[in-house]
This record gives sequence, structure tokens and C-alpha cells, in this order.
Amino acid sequence: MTVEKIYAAVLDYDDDEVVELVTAELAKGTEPQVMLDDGLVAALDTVGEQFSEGTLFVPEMLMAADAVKAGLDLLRPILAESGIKPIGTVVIGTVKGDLHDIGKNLVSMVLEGAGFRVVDLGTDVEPEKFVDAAQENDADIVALSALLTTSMAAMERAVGVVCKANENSNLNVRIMVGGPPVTDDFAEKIGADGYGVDAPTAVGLARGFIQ
Ligand code: B12
Repeated sequence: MTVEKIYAAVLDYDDDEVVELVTAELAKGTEPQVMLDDGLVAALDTVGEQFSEGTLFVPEMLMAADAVKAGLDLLRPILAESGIKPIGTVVIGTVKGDLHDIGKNLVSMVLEGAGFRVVDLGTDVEPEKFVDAAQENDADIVALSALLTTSMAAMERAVGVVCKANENSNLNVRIMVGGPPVTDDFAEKIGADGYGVDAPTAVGLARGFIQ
């Protein structure tokens, strides 16, 4: 099955092969979600396990991430397709000190597909930048991503800064957080309004905030 080949191509760090296979699957009408879950993201999970075992290192992790991004670039127009008037604005970014962006990008794409305008601040974002961007873009939601356990403190700081701006300025945003080290309990503890385990959950949360 070709989706398994996509998985294997990421583990071979073969961007061209990923592009070829994803293009072929799209032409066949394969669901992007299947390619994501069973191909691209599954391969990253394997890479993460091999990194933990010490059989693979940062350069390989980076090459695998590049191969996944090549595939995501092809899926982006489909995941972000909506054609409706924006139902709200989300400012999103990966917190200070953290350079991981694949999950955040996926959340952005799916939010766009659900009809939100997304302002993506990238990675390693200072807390104050979330506030500035939310004010400049009249945002409804601030979304924070963290992949490293050590970034959880930065997430807590960022949520604190946004909450303070909510109290002291004309800002009025809801805050959602996500990423593997984050939990419901942690989100509640740091004062976020919601935690999403994955991109579809992020959409559900965002819709709930807008109502
Ligand atoms: C690719 C990768 C990298 C790449 C990142 C490239 C890039 N452009 O993103 C590179 C090589 C740069 C990298 C570097 C490092 N990495 Co790294 N990396 C990974 C890897 C393999 C995949 C991450 C990924 O993209 N997953 C796929 C996406 C789709 O999943 P996701 O991010 O979880 O996102 C989903 C959900 O969490 C959720 N979500 C995410 N964000 C948000 C936000 C909101 C608001 C919501 C609602 C939901 C949500 O929705 C997403 C979609 O469903 C993971 C292992 C793994 N399996 O996760 C390790 C991993 C995260 N890395 C790890 C480490 C240790 C590092 C380094 C410290 C290594 C080093 N010694 O230098 C550095 C840190 C650099 C830094 N300062 O950030 C550890 C973290 C351990 C920990 N608990 O702290 C992991 C878990 C590997 C491991 N098994 O040890 N890494």
C-alpha cells in the first residue's frame, strides 16, 4: 500500500519520493488524514522512538522533519481550503525556546480549513509577541504549542502574560494550548481556557470559544 511507502520514504529522508507518493495518492483520492496519520506522522513517531533509544540523532530527526514538511506542503491547500468568510482570528505560535513547528503548522492548516483566519508567529515566540499580534489583528484566540518538557515553563509564562493583558488592556482573547507534554490539568493550572490533544480538537475548542 502506498501510504506505507510514504512512511518508509520519510524514514529514508527522501523528500522527492514523499512528494511523488503523496501526489499520486491525492490523484487517487486517498484521504489526506490517512496520509497524515499512517504515513507522515506515524514516521515521525518512529523517529522519536529511535531518538529516545539513541539509534538516531538530531540531524536525522531534522531530515525526517523536512521530508514530512514536503508532504505537508502538498496537503496544505486541501486542509486549509474553506472559502467561507473568516469566523474568527487565531494567533498561533510555538513558545519561547522551542523550535518544533510541524504540529503547530498542522493545527494552523486545519483551523484555516475550518474557516478561521490564522496569524502564525512561527517558533521560539516571546510571550509579549502573542499579545502584540493579538492586539494588532484583533484576535479572538491565542494558541500556544510546546513539544519539549522544558518549554512548559515558557508556556506558563506566555499564558500569564496574555492573561494579564486580558485584564489590563482592551485585549479579550481565549487561550488554548497543546503539544505532547501538555495535559488538561496543566492547561488548567496555568490559566489556559482549553487544551487540545490534536488538530481536530483545536478546531472544536476554537469553535466553542467563538460562540
Ligand atoms: C521532528 C522533531 C524535531 C525537529 C523539529 C523540526 C520541526 N521543524 O518541527 C528538530 C530536529 C529540530 C528537533 C529538535 C529537538 N528535539 Co525534537 N522531535 C522531533 C519529533 C521526531 C517529531 C515532532 C513532530 O513534529 N511530531 C508530529 C506532530 C504532528 O505532532 P505534535 O507536534 O505532537 O502535534 C500534534 C499535537 O501535539 C497537537 N498540538 C501541537 N501543538 C498544538 C497547539 C495547540 C494550541 C493545540 C490545541 C494542539 C497542538 O496537534 C498536533 C497535530 O495533531 C519528536 C518525537 C515525536 N514523536 O513527537 C521529537 C521530540 C519532540 N524532540 C525532542 C528533543 C529532546 C529535541 C531536542 C532537545 C534534541 C537535541 N538534543 O537537540 C531538540 C530541541 C530543539 C528546540 N529548541 O526546540 C524530544 C522531546 C522530549 C521532551 N519530552 O522534552 C522528542 C519527544 C524526541 C524524544 N523521543 O526524545 N526535533
